[in-house]
Amino acid sequence: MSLDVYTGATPNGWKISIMIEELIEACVDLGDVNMHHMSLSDGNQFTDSFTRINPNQRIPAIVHDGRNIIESCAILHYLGEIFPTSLFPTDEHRWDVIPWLYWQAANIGPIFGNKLSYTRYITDASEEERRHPIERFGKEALRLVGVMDYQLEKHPYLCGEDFTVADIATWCWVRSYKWVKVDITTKPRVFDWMNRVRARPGVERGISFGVPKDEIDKFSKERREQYKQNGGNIASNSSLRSDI
Ligand SMILES: N[C@@H](CCC(=O)N[C@@H](CS)C(=O)NCC(=O)O)C(=O)O
Repeated sequence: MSLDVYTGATPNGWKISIMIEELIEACVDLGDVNMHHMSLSDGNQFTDSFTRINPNQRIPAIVHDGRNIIESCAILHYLGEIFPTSLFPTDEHRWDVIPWLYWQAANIGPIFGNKLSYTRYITDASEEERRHPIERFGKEALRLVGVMDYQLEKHPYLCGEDFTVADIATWCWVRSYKWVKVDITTKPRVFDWMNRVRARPGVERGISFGVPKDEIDKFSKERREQYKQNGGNIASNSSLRSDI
């Protein structure tokens, strides 16, 4: 049994390094795990060998016993099902979790991702051109945080009493609220949830993948500059790769 994980130091990437560490915390025997660090700035996602694993040329991806799985939330679902723990219920309660995993993939990820790109990365549009998308994605991001707040009024985690893959997926994006410039401080319940999740040892180890220990919670000025430059190279139209 072998599990190859292709991931990197990004919100979607950390979902999987956290999941691996949470499964280890739950004493699951994962077999041989090989973590492959993917450098997006070096274009590792575009190599022929990685394209054969993920034709979509994005991280994360895994190969488990010869089966390739792409898309971060599908990977969380797969690992949750293959290695049963409270992270992913196997009885009918999985239907408390699966919709929120889809919700993250369809909403939080794209909206926070676009807000981030227009706020920090895109270099080939004027301030005026960026104004409308920043406002639109900013408002929608706040609405989504409001939806989380509604859920968290009922229970400590998004889907109930237990920490699940839906929390992992959502937290990885929402934790970057300062970088994305979405003010979640008006929602104390979301803030408390952020801290509750951050306090987990598996989460702590997962988010240190690809990041120096002393920068887990706050990147250095140099790293912020580096992220900005790499993000700009990836997000701007002039450098978008359209071929595969
Ligand atoms: N929907 C995908 C999104 C994956 C994605 O966009 N990954 C980013 C990093 S967070 C990436 O690989 N970007 C590289 C690029 O755009 O070239 C998922 O959830 O796995």
